[in-house]
Amino acid sequence: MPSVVHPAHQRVLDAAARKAVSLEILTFEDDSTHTAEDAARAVGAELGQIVKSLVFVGLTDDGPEPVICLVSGANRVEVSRLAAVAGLPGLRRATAQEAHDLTGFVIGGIPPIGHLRPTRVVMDPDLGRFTTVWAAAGTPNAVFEVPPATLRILSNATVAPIAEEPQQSTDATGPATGATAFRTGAPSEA
Ligand code: 5CA
Repeated sequence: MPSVVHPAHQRVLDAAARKAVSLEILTFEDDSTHTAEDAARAVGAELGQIVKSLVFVGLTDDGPEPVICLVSGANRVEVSRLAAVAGLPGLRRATAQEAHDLTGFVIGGIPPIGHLRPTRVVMDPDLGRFTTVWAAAGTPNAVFEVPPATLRILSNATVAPIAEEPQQSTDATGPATGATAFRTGAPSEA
């Protein structure tokens, strides 16, 4: 008998299908993907490859307006940077209730697409470092894998530096720091 697709997952699949993209959702029966750390462990990816979909709210004359940040799992949003990009006064992190009411999804499962209404999305350029990234698929136990350039198109995101600067390493042989250019070409590009 065919299994029933969870309605939250179906909203994500439908949003992708509207842009002619077919997604495969991976659902975990026993493992949680509630946090970026959980998701990285569940799919065997590095933390930076996990997409955090974080809801912020700013003020407009018509009331609170959501802005969703797609952030590499290794990064944190710097609100002042996001405010400069979004141009919204009073920008702050949404409460769990606001995030649910504004997107239609629960915290830990908020996907980058398929929200209740069209929502502004800003994307962290660091996600472009990876061939594919993993994002929440609508519930805290499901994710999907997608090339970052496809994610940008699906979410109609503005790519902008919104993450806190990483701590500078004093070790010259250590990992490079700072944002790299976002790759919009084929995932196989160098
Ligand atoms: N499924 C994972 C990886 S794809 C995920 O959704 N990660 S997340 O980072 O996008 O969502 C979890 C985030 O929800 C955490 O970063 C946490 O800061 C945030 N969160 C948890 N509780 C609350 C709350 N009460 N209010 C606002 N944000 C919350």
